[in-house]
Amino acid sequence: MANRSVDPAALEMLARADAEGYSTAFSRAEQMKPCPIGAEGACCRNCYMGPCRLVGKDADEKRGVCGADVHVIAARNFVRAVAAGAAAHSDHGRDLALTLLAVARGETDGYQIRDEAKLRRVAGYLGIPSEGRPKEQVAEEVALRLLNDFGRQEPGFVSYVSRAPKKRQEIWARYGVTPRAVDREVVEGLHRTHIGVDQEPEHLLDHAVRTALSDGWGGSMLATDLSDVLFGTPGARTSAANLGVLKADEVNIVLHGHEPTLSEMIVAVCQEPELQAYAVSKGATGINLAGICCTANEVLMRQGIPSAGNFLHQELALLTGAVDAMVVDVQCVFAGLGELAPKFHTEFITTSPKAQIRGARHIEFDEQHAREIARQIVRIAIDNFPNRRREVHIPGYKKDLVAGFSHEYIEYMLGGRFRASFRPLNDNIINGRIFGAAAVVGCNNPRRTQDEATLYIIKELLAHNVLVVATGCGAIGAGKYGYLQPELMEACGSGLREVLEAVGIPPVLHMGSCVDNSRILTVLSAVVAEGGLGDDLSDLPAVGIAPEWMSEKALSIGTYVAASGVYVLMGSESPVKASSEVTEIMTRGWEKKFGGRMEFEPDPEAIVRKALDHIQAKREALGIHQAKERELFDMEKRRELVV
Ligand code: SF4
Ligand code: MSK
Repeated sequence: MANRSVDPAALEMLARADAEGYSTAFSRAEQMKPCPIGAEGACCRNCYMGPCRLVGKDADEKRGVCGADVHVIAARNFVRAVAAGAAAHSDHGRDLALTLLAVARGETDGYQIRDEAKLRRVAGYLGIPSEGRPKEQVAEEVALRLLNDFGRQEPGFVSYVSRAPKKRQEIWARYGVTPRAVDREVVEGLHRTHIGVDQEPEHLLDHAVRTALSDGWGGSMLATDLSDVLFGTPGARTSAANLGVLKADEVNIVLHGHEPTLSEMIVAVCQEPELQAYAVSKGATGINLAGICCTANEVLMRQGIPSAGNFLHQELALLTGAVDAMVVDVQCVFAGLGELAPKFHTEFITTSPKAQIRGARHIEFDEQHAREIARQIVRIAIDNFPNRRREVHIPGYKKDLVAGFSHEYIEYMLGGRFRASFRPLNDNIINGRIFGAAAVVGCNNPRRTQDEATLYIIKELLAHNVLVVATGCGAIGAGKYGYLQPELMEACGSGLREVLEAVGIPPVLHMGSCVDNSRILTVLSAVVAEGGLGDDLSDLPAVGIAPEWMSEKALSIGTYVAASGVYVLMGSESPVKASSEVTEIMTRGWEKKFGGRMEFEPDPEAIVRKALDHIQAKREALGIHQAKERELFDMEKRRELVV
């Protein structure tokens, strides 16, 4: 029981589930042992002469009915997983581009362009003239240009590839992996892995890279940019995380999934006096919004809406008996919610035209009627408040946090409004106060103790003066234990602490949702452009770590980050373990080609060791590895830190 989670709020709710006989992902994971053949990538189901399982001591000698060996099978499985992950992120991006187009054409009254400066900056990335033109005209051209990045048929590449350092673009061109268009790479990935097409592991993995890059430097990056244009570029905001953010005397609406479009509108309509009064008329003292997963990150970063928890908290939130409606869009939503919700009083509401779940009420969302639909959903939640039929039990755990560190905000924090710049960051990496940087990202996975590896890795890295940024459920995980508070400086090594205190930022920077991993690519590219740390992402003393990943999206992220030149450590057994050849390609092979690699490492201590060794090696290669004398800082020196 104790090894299900290190979060006391989760353990309290799981005790209730066990006592009252409710199944959760935690209990189902205990009952459902993973299939060892599929787990290693040795099972092929790509045609109906199979499925073929290539296992046993002589697995290397075995062949599927079509003649495929275990290396081809593992590579094909990996390509399919990356294609699914890239599709998920990018389809989210497509919907935002369509929303921007609708706004530009005046086809929705619910949304507007909130960050015009960012719109014009995005236009600049795309070479679209914006000066002196009305914002709607610019927005239409931006939306159409980015939509063409999905289905481009003519020669050309995903537009944002040009935002990578020049040397990186040349590497991708040299190996022919520059993504052409998102939909094209995803479709081609499915085509290549159909029986009897691409059957050479390295050739297959090159396509995994191409597809993942269309996500990281395409679908995800444009999703982030257009979310900022439509809903505002995040800046630091205070809020809180964990189940304790739910309120017994208010109507609790939990927003879960990934997209900001409907959730932003729900946040907006909840401010309306009429709906507030309606809640009071039903006996509540107000309306309380909270998030789960990446929808939580979206509304946390922009609106300060608290997070009820990360991925494994979705069922636990319902178990409190206090959730009057759980509103979901896409991705990472458990089918189990459909069975659990009716056992409490919760209205479980699906909203995406792409996603219906048995047991849920479906209220389909469309941008044209966004405000009306949001009001309808909030009214349903309010009407449900008097129906609470179970004892409400909200664990008394939550931590304050600061979130919303978009790349623009980090730049502003470092240099101020008039000379926003990454220079102070580069300087402090070069002088050794900051040893290196790590992105600790990704999911929870009930096959591992919830949050344990994430917390351990973050603590160790901070103690070794590694600056940590976080996204997705890893970021919420960090928030639940106080790591997103500036006050928690004692966790940091002295050099890092001096910098963080001078700048006034928390030890872990919350940079957003899963698609916002693209913000990390943007920061890394800006750090390279700032100078002094090499001329490519692969020169930087930086690592990417997904300690508790579980989704196909995480494989796409890991792949595009590795192919961008960064060392990636994924915290679990390898999904391609059955193939020594595929493992070799993703590690030494990718290192040779792209300067980054992807390793699967279940041991958190080994992850920390490998991450620190890698950072040290990069520092040595840059010639910045000599330890600096410890200096006492007077006011003048402290000012230099931020100059
Ligand atoms: Fe078996 Fe080949 Fe069909 Fe896969 S594609 S199921 S290995 S016959
Ligand atoms: S929500 S993909 S569990 S991070 Fe983005 Fe969390 Fe992983 Fe889903």
